[in-house]
Amino acid sequence: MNELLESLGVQPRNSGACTGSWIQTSGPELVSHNPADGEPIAAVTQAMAADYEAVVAAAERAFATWRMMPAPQRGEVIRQLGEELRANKEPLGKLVTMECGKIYSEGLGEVQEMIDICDFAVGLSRQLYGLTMHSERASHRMYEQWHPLGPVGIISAFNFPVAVWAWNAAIAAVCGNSMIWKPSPKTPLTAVAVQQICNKVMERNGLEGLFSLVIGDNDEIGERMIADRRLPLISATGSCRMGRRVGTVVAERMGRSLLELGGNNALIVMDDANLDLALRGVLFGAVGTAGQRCTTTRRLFLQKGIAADFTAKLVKAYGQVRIGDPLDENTLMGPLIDEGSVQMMLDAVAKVREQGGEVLCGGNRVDRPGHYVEPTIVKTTHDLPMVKEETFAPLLYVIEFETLDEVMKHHNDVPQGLSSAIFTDSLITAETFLSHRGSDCGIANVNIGTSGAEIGGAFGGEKETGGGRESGSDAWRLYMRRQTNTINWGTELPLAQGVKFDL
Ligand code: UN1
Repeated sequence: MNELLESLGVQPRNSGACTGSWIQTSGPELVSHNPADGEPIAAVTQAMAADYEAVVAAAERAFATWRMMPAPQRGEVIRQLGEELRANKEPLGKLVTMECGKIYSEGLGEVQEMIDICDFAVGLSRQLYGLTMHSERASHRMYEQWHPLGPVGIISAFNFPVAVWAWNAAIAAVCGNSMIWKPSPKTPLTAVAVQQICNKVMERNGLEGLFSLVIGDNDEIGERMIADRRLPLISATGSCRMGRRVGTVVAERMGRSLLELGGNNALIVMDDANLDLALRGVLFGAVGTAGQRCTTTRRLFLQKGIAADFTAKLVKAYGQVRIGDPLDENTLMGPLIDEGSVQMMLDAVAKVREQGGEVLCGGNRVDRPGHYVEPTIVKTTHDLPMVKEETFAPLLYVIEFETLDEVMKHHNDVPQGLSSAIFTDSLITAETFLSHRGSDCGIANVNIGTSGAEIGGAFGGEKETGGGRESGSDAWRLYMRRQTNTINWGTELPLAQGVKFDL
């Protein structure tokens, strides 16, 4: 383990703030534990207000020079970041697994997601297009261009400790911004490791303060960051409760926020579906990452004709899920992040029982060191109050339905709106699900589960999920400000709308 940490530049005790050079932080010590056995891995001395100030000052300085660099040259720096990540894919993937408990294949997948977004951002650096418009005035030209915003604050969650940072950082960087990263206090070491990789790239290119890190608690750092007028954009991933706070504080100062919050994602299986595919889709969606993705399948709607059989098969499959050490290749489900999460899951199961849900399998903690629980299936109806809530654990509600109209109503009747999926072989059903009277989510899939999106599309959701879009498509626009320019190349000064104003 020590060798792994060393190879990534993670010390037994690390500073909690970096701008390229590490700052001597003096805040309380934060120890990161391996959720698979509860053992400490290494510690971080958290950042305090003064450290934060130093980070923001460096990010402001970096912005002043970085924005002057042509975007394709900024892309070249991100290409190098992608190369460094490729070179470190295995050790970094392993550290992701060790610190947040997702299985190694998913740890590697997470780093791959970082590499993919770097590749995407490199191409994007030559495609930050604006439109040109035809002016209504003679000899006038109108167009729009996109400018960088400034230092961008990135607040990330424990469940994708590095990939979601990369979605934001790679795109924000080619757009000409500098970045300040506040990672989850539950996963500080992966952030330190990624910062070390960034440091190498920055050093090679004579840059300082382009990628900065600040690890600290919410009161000292988080609140300061979201209220900071020097950060025109705050991109935050986490719970709806956290997002409501971020959104409110940022809106109060007329800043921009990009929120990627909770999901309560449903998967619908129709009678005419390919049931083998559907079963695999449900299993990965509900059990993968121990139910700790914002895209995790939390509600499973089964059409009446297949419901009993499908449920039986699913319960059987759940019984075969190999739970254990996430570094072991045979493991399919690792631990939850910490004891608090285990308790939250057990409380949710108790509440579900109280409300009348029937636990078909699981529902308990697993008796071994670390924070393990059994993947759990609850048979219930749509109106059980707990069904409306996101429990960030492998807890799946199975609900039977008869018609597509009925299921669509129930599908959309939750506060969150991130991801959704339907399994069907009917074109009409699939297209109805994707239509304006279908899923109300930011992501809607057919014959694919709710989780595991590619970076090429815009990622995010509606309603209490926060409305933000990250990673692919034209999500880059959120990291830039639009400027409309009108140029008069004639010798008259005509006014728009035909207004006359002559002496
Ligand atoms: C998250 O859980 O915050 O679509 C992000 C997915 C991943 C990203 C999840 N690509 O499941």
